[in-house]
Amino acid sequence: MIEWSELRVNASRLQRCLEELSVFGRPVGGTFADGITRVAFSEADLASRRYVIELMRAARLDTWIDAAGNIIGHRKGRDTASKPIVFGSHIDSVPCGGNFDGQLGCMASIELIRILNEHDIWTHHPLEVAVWSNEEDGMTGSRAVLGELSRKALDHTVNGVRVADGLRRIGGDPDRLNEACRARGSIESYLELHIEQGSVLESARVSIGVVDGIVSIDAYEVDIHGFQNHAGTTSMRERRNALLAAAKIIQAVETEVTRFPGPQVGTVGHLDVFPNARNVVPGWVKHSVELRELSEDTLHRMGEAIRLRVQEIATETRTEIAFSQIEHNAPALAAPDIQQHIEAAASGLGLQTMRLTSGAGHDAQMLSKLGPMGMIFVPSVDGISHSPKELSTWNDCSNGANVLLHTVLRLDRAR
Ligand code: HGY
Ligand code: MN
Ligand code: MN
Repeated sequence: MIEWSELRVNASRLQRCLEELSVFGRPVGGTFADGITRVAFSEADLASRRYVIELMRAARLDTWIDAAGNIIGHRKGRDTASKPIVFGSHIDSVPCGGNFDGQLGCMASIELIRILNEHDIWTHHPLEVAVWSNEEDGMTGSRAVLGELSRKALDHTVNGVRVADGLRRIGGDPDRLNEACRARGSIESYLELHIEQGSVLESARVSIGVVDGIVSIDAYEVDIHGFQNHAGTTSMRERRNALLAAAKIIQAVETEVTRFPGPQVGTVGHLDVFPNARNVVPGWVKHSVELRELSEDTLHRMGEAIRLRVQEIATETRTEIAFSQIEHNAPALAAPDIQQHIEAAASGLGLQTMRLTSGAGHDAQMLSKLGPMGMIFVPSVDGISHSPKELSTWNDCSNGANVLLHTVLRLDRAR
């Protein structure tokens, strides 16, 4: 029998699964290089979920969809009384996204199970692969597991679909979310392998990132009511242009976020403009504001500064503006001992590591409230993500998967 330290994932099978998965949501006539649009609850999301469920069942995982639409695959442990070691990620994407964000973590998690099966290795702890629902627009699945999915979040629309309806569409049940809830302390640990989505590892020429923490994220919805009117006959003085107000808010976000030095970021990435026609003064605009920073205090202060500017802009433009916070994601710290296990696993595989903070949000942020959490990052070529150009080398992907495998085995022995 093979020594566990000799175990390696099957790199070509991992690559094949990522390539097969990338078919779901690919632009018509496109190739792998064209990336995917697989927003949560879409046909592409449904098809990719069916593919993943097949893979999980073929890996002999006891697989089900919980009420929050998460796909969970359970492998029993030798010690039936012990808590599960959970690992996974997500397979939904942003519009025009890439083939690696979330998907690497899911495919590597399933590959890990296959390797254990092939070597007939049974861990003390049960193992669970989790594919969380709608990570990209609200972390619906992982948030629901904590019991923190609000009514407002269920009413939020993702690409035109209400989250509550979307959950039904993917096999969940928004009326029975309590069944998906897990108690604090009910998991042994949570691990997530993910692409870095930035350029820190690549610049440092280090193949494995050990996440020390994940930033806090606040999301706001801005609803601007002006007055829709004719673009030729309404004088500039008479206008109550909702899009002009939005433009000023976009500038205010930039100004407030860059007012003092630091890594904080702010983005207006989504706008709905009504009626969105060349010859009509826009009457109504709805747009997002998203702020990220490790310190919740700084984040809150930036939000309040922008709120004040929004009030002034409403007066300046004679519009009515509602500025409402729709999401708060607390920062999350990785457990120190899990960071050390990841480092030991990487070192055993001859891979160099460095610690870094994640500016991207992850389901791990939610899961860190259920038990100790750790994240493994692999380099992103040119630091690009949330783009079809998102890329990580196959070698880095399999390195990350091997570190995940060895970290799980170390945690299983240590705890
Ligand atoms: O938005 C994020 O940071 C993540 O990729 N969902
Ligand atoms: Mn993402
Ligand atoms: Mn992701």
